[in-house]
Amino acid sequence: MTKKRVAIIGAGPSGLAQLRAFQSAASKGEEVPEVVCFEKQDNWGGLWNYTWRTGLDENGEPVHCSMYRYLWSNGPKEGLEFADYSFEEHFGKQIASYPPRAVLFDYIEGRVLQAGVRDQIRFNTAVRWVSYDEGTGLFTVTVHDHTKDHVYSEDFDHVICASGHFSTPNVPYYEGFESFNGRLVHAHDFRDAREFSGKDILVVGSSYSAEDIGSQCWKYGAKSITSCYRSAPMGFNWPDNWEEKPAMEKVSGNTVHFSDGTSKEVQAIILCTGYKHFFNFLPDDLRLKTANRLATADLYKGVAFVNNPKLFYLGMQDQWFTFNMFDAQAWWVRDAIMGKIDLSGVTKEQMLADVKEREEREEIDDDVKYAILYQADYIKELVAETDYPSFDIDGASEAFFQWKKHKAEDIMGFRNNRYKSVMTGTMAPVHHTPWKDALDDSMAAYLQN
Ligand code: FAD
Ligand code: NA0
Repeated sequence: MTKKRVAIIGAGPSGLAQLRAFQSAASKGEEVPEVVCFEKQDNWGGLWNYTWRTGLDENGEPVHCSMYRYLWSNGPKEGLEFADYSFEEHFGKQIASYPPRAVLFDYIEGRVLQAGVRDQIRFNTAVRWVSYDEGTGLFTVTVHDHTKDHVYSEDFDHVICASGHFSTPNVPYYEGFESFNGRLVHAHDFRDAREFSGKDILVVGSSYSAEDIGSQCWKYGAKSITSCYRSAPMGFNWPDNWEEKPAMEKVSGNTVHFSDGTSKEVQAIILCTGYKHFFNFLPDDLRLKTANRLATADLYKGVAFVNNPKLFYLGMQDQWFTFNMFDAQAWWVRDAIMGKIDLSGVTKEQMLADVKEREEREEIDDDVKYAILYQADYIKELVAETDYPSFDIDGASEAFFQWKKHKAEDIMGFRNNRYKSVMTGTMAPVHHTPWKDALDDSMAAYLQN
């Protein structure tokens, strides 16, 4: 029998989790499928692969990166740690709890370097189109290899879409944008907070990007920050030069008008208005259409596409947990592909019922604690069905609860806290410099503890 062939789209944390899952089975002597990962960037790491570029990349592809300079993890690392590769194993010591981007990139990379999966990735190769043939039961994946400037197609038994969903910006229009006399940019294209030092800026939105980009600009010397919300304020105890306003109504010249009748003169507007699930390489019958939520539409067990369960999606949920949730998903998908988890007897109706149950359970309560526990339960459910090392998921949830409390206490100081690893039981050290004073976000500076 010929080996099954599996295509993975994307070598970000989700795609890399999938490569590691197959390699882990192979290292235990199991017969694994042939795996090919297509990655449009020239390196792995997904969003964590920082670039100064915005707009189009060197190949004319949309720049994937939505991360910026000086980005530090917004949640404690103790909530995202891999169960099979701890921070201590990677760095040779326990490190502080909110690592900057470069430190997390290094950690992500460490595990896959050790696993030796890089040669399964075709870099600089953008997936252009995927189709499914009912007759052969195969997917045809068409890609553009930018290194050779060559477009070609190959057939696969399974496709795993791990292309991320925080890269295509959701950009609303407000009256007067076209004549605004300053910098008007979406969070996706925000790179260096120093650009805004000495300026009055507006951040639109009330979620993580608004909070963190506003905080970055504050840290690097913006004159004032105004944030405005559509639904609800962030409500933190902001510094004196940060003001929260209700919805923006329109802009005239450099003046922004809000729904409470007030206005503010600003030199920059940063739209922190979220992202779209966007898959321009998938036809209607294979394309996931979902809101950014914990119970994604049309994914059985959060991963198998109900309209064609040979197609899987990783990491498409809104995220409290990240790396270890992608792992739980990747190990489950691996086992479904290898037949260790049997999907053949699960009907489409049963899959849809599974999705409905998850949606209804998510909608019971909009409390943050409930949401964290909901996603923790999801990870527990998947981990129980595979050989992914089980870990204290309740302990990781506890780190998130503490994180929420620390943010409420001091929004510019929450990153000075520390938490205990549920993988090794070790307490993280306090970082040597308070976050607001730590202007150098390099790995060397961070690891000085
Ligand atoms: P991505 O990281 O987006 O990777 C997807 C990959 O697919 C990319 O490499 C991309 O190039 C590739 N790809 C896309 N389309 C194609 C194509 N057509 N062909 C070939 N390749 C393609 N999470 C945390 O845990 N902690 C944080 O502090 C944190 N900070 C964040 C900050 C920002 C600004 C954003 C936007 C997200 C942040 N996240 C954070 C969440 C983030 O979603 C995850 O950490 C993680 O990067 C998701 O991994 P992924 O592999 O699913 O997607
Ligand atoms: P995100 O904050 O980019 O995080 C993504 C926000 O945009 C909501 O407040 C929403 O309001 C608002 N919005 C949407 N359309 C709008 C419109 N037309 N007018 C006004 N406001 C509008 O996006 P979302 O989806 O959370 O919020 C959209 C991801 O990036 C998260 O996973 C986050 O963890 C990650 N991230 C991490 C970091 C760090 O780690 C930094 C930034 C982002 P409403 O009304 O819908 O509530 C440091």
